Amino acid sequence: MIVGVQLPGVTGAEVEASLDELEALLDTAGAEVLDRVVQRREAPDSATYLGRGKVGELHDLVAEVGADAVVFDDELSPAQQRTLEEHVRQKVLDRTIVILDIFAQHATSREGKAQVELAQLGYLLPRLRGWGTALSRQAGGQAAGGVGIGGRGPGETQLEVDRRRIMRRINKLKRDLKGYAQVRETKSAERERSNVEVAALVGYTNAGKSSLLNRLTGADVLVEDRLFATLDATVRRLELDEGGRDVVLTDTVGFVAKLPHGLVEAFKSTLEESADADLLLHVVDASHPEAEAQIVAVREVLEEIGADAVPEQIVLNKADLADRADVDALARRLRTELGSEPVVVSAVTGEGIEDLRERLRYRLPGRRLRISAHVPYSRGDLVALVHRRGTVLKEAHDDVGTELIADVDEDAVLELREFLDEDPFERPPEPWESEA
Ligand SMILES: Nc1nc2c(ncn2[C@@H]2O[C@H](COP(=O)(O)OP(=O)(O)OP(=O)(O)O)[C@@H](O)[C@H]2O)c(=O)[nH]1
Ligand SMILES: [Mg+2]
Repeated sequence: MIVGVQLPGVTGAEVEASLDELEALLDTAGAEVLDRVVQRREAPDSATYLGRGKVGELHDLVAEVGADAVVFDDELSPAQQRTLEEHVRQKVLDRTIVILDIFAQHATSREGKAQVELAQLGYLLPRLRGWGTALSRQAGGQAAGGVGIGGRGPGETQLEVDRRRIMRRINKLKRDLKGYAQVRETKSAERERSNVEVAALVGYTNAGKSSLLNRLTGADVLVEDRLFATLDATVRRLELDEGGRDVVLTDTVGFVAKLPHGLVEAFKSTLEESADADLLLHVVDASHPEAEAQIVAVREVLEEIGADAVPEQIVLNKADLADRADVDALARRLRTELGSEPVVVSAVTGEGIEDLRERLRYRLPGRRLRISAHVPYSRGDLVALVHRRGTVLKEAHDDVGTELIADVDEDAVLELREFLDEDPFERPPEPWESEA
């Protein structure tokens, strides 16, 4: 049984869409949803999340359909969870634990596993219960008087032992994760030194990030019609032009609405790699009815991890599935609202992929321009510079100098300026270049 609350300012359709997503998450986690309950409220009840009357109804409904768990589409407080379990008489779960469960199933690297375990323990710690809580509550005044030993029931001791064990484990995981992060930092520092440009694929889960990585680079990353298929970061090199200009593309964990804070915290060091990228390729499932809400949710996480300052290229994927008019309308809205020009692609049919590569060439800081120049023999240094820093496509010699067609960076263009046949800066800008 899944349960949602419709708060003021949220439409019924939005609540249903969020419950659809919870259902997809549960399906991925291996559970089947039998029925759903929605209640309109001014605010969640602090003790029972739903109103008291509704909790009674929920109990009856759960018994009637034979559900063995109730999943709330939000993170419940430990106290709410406990109280609800007492009333519903079945296991009470929330969206967070479902996402944590999927992450735990999918993590394969040591770092990924450690990150998930850290998030799980952070979730578990305040929810540990046993005799201890009940006893200490009963002992109340006595225990508060400092009667340490007498006030402790055996359960409480066990609980404290468990707590301490978990705390030790959390500290160990944090230390391990620091180590992994250092290794990754060293790698990315190496990339920086070698001047490699980095574009990070980011986006909502199931948007097609891994499919695009595969399509662009011939990689072989697992693609699945499941949420959170990718948890471990993958890095692939993509050749951007004949001249050997490379970009490193990274694929990581996707985002989801109401992404548990503990997970963002635990995955921070992985996610933060996006903040160091030169460009974010924000992949959107353009065929999804909630595409725009998903863009907003992704932006929120990007902000939280400090990646909102990185230039962003929106990639409207699954064009083959989407209705063309819808995609056009979405692209128009993005253009006016965000002032950014999306590129429309399909990782499956390959539509728009060339366009995307072109966009990468232009939007990465080390963009190159095609020039045609006539350099006098007295400026052999400039010819050497083009050979050193760019890619020569054609070279010919006549009585006065060297004729060159080449791809070079912007600084080289400026140095060559007086010898260029035409100024590459003066051609009409492409629509997306103006924003750069
Ligand atoms: N029709 C169609 N399906 C696509 C396209 N791109 C991806 N898919 C499908 O969408 C599903 C998800 O694709 P993935 O590449 O795994 O998505 P992802 O963004 O990496 O997802 P996570 O790793 O789970 O966050 C798969 O079933 C893909 O086959 C596309 O352009 N068209
Ligand atoms: Mg993936």
